[in-house]
Amino acid sequence: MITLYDSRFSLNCYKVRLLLALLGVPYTRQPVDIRKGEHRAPELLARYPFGQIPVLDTGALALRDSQAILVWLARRHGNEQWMPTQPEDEALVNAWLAASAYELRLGPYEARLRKRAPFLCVTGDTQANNTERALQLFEERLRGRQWLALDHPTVADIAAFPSLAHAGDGDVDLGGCPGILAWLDRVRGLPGFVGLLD
Ligand SMILES: N[C@@H](CCC(=O)N[C@@H](CS)C(=O)NCC(=O)O)C(=O)O
Repeated sequence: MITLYDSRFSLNCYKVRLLLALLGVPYTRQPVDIRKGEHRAPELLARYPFGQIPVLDTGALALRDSQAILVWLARRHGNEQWMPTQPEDEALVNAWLAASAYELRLGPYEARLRKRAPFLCVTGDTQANNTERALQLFEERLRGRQWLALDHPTVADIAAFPSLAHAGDGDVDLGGCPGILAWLDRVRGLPGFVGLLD
C-alpha cells in the first residue's frame, strides 16, 4: 500500500492527494505536523533526507517532490492523458511542471505561506542556510555514488551541474564537499562536454 506523508494544509501535498483521488489509487495518509517540526524528526530525516513533505512511500521507493510524485503516479497508475510519452507533449508537460515548481512557488505559493507559515518563507537571511542545506543534501547523495539519480548520467545531473559548478561565483565554497567535487569532474569528463563560456 502506498503511504503519503502529508499535511492537510500543504498545497504540495494537496497536489498529490488530488491526483491520487482522480486516479482512484488507494493509499494511507501519514499526517506530519510541520508546526511541531515532525518533518525534521530524526527517524523521518534518516529515510527522507530533504525533510519536506510530501513524501510518497511506494514500498519500493521513498519519492519526494510533488512534481516528481505526480509524474510517477501518472506513469504507474494513470495513462497517456496524464503524462504523455510523445516527446513534444512530454516536454510541454515537463515545462509546465517546472513552472509550478518555480514561478508559482515564488509567487502565489510564497504569498500564502507568508500569511500562514512565515517561518517557512525564504528571505535574504535564510539564503546562506538554504545554500548550506542544498550542499549537504547533494554531498550526502553523491558520496559513494557516481551520478545523482541513477547509475548513469541523466538529465538530473545536467540540471544540477551549472549551479554547483559555478557556486564559486556566489562565494560558495565547495571545499568541504569532496563528493560534489568528484561528480563535477565526472560531468566535465562526459564526451562532448562544454563549459559555460565555451
Ligand atoms: N519541491 C517540493 C517542495 C516541498 C515543500 O516545500 N514542502 C513544504 C510543505 S508544502 C515543507 O515540507 N516545508 C517544510 C520545510 O521546508 O522545512 C515539492 O514540490 O514537493
